[in-house]
Amino acid sequence: MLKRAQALFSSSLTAAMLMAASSGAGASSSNDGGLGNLNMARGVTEVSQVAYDVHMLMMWICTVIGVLVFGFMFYVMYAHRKSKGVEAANFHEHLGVEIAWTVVPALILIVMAIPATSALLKVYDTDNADIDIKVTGYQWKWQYEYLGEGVKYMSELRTSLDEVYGREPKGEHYLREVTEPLVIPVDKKVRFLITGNDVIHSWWVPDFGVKRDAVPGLFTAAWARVNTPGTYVGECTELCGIGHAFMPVVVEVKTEDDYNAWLANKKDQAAIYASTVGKEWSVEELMEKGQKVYMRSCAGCHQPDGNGIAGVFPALNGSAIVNGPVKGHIAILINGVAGSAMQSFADQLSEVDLAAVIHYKRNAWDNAVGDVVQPVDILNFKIAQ
Ligand code: HEC
Ligand SMILES: [Cu+2]
Repeated sequence: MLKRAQALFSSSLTAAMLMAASSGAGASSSNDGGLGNLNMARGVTEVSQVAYDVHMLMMWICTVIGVLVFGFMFYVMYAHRKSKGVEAANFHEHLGVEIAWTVVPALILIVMAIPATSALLKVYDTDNADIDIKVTGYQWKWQYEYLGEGVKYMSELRTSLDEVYGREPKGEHYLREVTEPLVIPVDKKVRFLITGNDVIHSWWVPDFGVKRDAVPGLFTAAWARVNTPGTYVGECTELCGIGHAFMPVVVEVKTEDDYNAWLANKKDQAAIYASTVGKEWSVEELMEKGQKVYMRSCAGCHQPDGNGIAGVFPALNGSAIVNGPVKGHIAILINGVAGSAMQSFADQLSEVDLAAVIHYKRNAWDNAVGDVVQPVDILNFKIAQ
């Protein structure tokens, strides 16, 4: 019986060790989220790799200590068992033993503190960055702003609601795809200045070893220098409300040339967009654009048919505000509704997008206000405020 218990114990121990060893070797830089990937990712930055190495070192130190302590304990219990007639020793205050069990753990802790401290110093070394990007958490999306470049955009979930609610089969990148990823160049030190707009979010990219709370009113810095181009996926890791699972982080790391081309294109787009603010938009253009904006930024809460969800998200179809004076309607989008999930869109949507979505809602579904809302109306509202 005892033999069998011993065999069982040792075989489960080897199984556990084998598992630890194989998951260590199998940890690839790509986080596929599969069950085979039990260990943390080794990642593609200095910070993630140093964190991984410290993690593995600590794990092995703990494993060795565990095996020694439990092995000794089980051996003693077995070899000196009562049924063999062994009498328990009875002694108090053994100076040698007491010193040993104080000094040895203290030494082990000191040995562990050295690599841990040097890793922490790397994590917080955010000086001398080549590029600064402001990352803002919103309910439920991310905003990226390239400081000093005049480039700023929202990165929102691209997975359709039909997939979420099972009306369509789930796609390959289900809940791990966005409208526009964050783009950074290889081999450059990129500093992320992370903050929140409404509640606390947390920006996490496992392969970068970056995970920072995005707290309203506070900036925290993190950095990454990635040497392998590719697409890296993370998510929000601070429970931030009903859409918490729907704000993935997608980062595309491009070669320097590709990055520069992308940035130049982004700046051109911003310039073209700015010139459309003064343009007189036709009703058809507004409806078409408005529907796109609505589906992307509003339908998640107010539903594609504008009927909302009773008791949670009000219906916009037939709403008094939507069908009322245009000023009040613009105001709710610019200012949001304090203390509710209806946030301010002043900083998230351009004047063109705002005008289009407002116009769309006033003339979609059963609503038929019949007036026209232009981007300049939004601009004038903002200026007057
Ligand atoms: C995160 C969920 C959410 C999103 C996204 C959202 N809303 Fe809302 N919206 C709300 C909630 C909640 C209210 C109710 C606020 C209150 O009065 O307490 C609301 C209220 C409104 C109202 C007032 C309706 C009424 O009759 O009281 C309008 C208009 C509106 N939203 C338009 C929009 C538009 C346009 C968008 C997209 C640009 C949008 N909302 C995106 C949650 C959301
Ligand atoms: Cu969040």
